[in-house]
Amino acid sequence: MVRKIIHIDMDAFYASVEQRDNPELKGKPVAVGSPGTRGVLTTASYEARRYGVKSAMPSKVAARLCPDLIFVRPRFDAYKKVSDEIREIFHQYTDLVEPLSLDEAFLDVSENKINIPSATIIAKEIKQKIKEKTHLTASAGISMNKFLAKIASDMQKPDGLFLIPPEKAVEFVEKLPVEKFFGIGKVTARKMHELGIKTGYDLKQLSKRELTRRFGKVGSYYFQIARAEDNREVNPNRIRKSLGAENTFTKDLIDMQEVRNELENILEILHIRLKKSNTKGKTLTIKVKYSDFQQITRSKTVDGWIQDKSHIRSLYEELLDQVEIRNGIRLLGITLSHLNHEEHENKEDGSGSQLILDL
Ligand code: TTP
Ligand code: MG
Repeated sequence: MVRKIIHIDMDAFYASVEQRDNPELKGKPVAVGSPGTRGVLTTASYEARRYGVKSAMPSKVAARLCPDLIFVRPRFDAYKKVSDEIREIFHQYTDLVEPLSLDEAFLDVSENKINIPSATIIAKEIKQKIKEKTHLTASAGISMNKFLAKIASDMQKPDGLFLIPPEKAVEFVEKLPVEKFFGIGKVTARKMHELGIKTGYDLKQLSKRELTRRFGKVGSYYFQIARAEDNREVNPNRIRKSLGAENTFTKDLIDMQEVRNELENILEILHIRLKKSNTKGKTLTIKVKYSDFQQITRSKTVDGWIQDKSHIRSLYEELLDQVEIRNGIRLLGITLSHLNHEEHENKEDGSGSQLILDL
């Protein structure tokens, strides 16, 4: 049986909530994050994106790109409230809801509570209800699996609705540039470009063996998605075991000062995620991937809870003593595990899933 999957993703989520709640911000370039020199943006309004301002960008860079940019501090309570409201709407249609973050979820509506056979009609209704309830817009992607639905929701943002029908799926993926693939980050896309792989069609020319040789474990996933295949189920009860943030660099890091600077940026994002989900943990792990793709991890477990920025910083500083630069570092990550709520809990972000995505 062919599944009917919807992916819903709120548009410029934090920034839209801020514009909704403060009319002075409407129509203006808004960034959510602290303006300080160490600050990193969580997101930006569509007005700001026209200047090239985007998520995870250092505030300093954003201010340079867009001198009129208005910085707003995040209000996680407000985002959580909207998140709860949209989840309630999703559950009017199905309980097979898998949130990926506060503003984003997969729904399997193959069978649904109101017996509407058309996933497109359901997606339209959901968008409408979200607008009525929250005064915010969402974009919807509809297709036969998670991979395609996720890409589809991005096709017509903002306020979009995009369907990839099963019979068009293979052709759609063949034409899709690799940088648009869900699961292929910036750095991997660049590597593919260097190999002459520009589209799904190009990707399909590589054997599974060749893909795993070049890209590691995730290569077999690439093999599948190049064929528009993805059998992963919508899983409403994922247990979060760890929460982390990581980044792959366009240029390998070759000295400790660079490593410290990048860890500070990653810490900023991790800290936001921890606050967003009220998470703390007992074990801190740093991950280092070298230019030759060799990877090491170093961990430390403490008696109390790890949550504060300064605590995390002092722990990774300690772990850095066991890290060498070797020929250069291509990726750094910080993860917390042994969390305070390892019972059933929906993930608030993509971390720790089968796929590690670039920031
Ligand atoms: P996204 O859905 O990735 O982005 P968005 O909703 O702001 O914009 P889009 O219209 O393109 O979907 O993320 C949802 C929220 O999560 C975002 O508003 C802020 C937060 N976030 C971070 O805190 N850090 C990040 O690096 C990213 C990508 C998002
Ligand atoms: Mg969004």
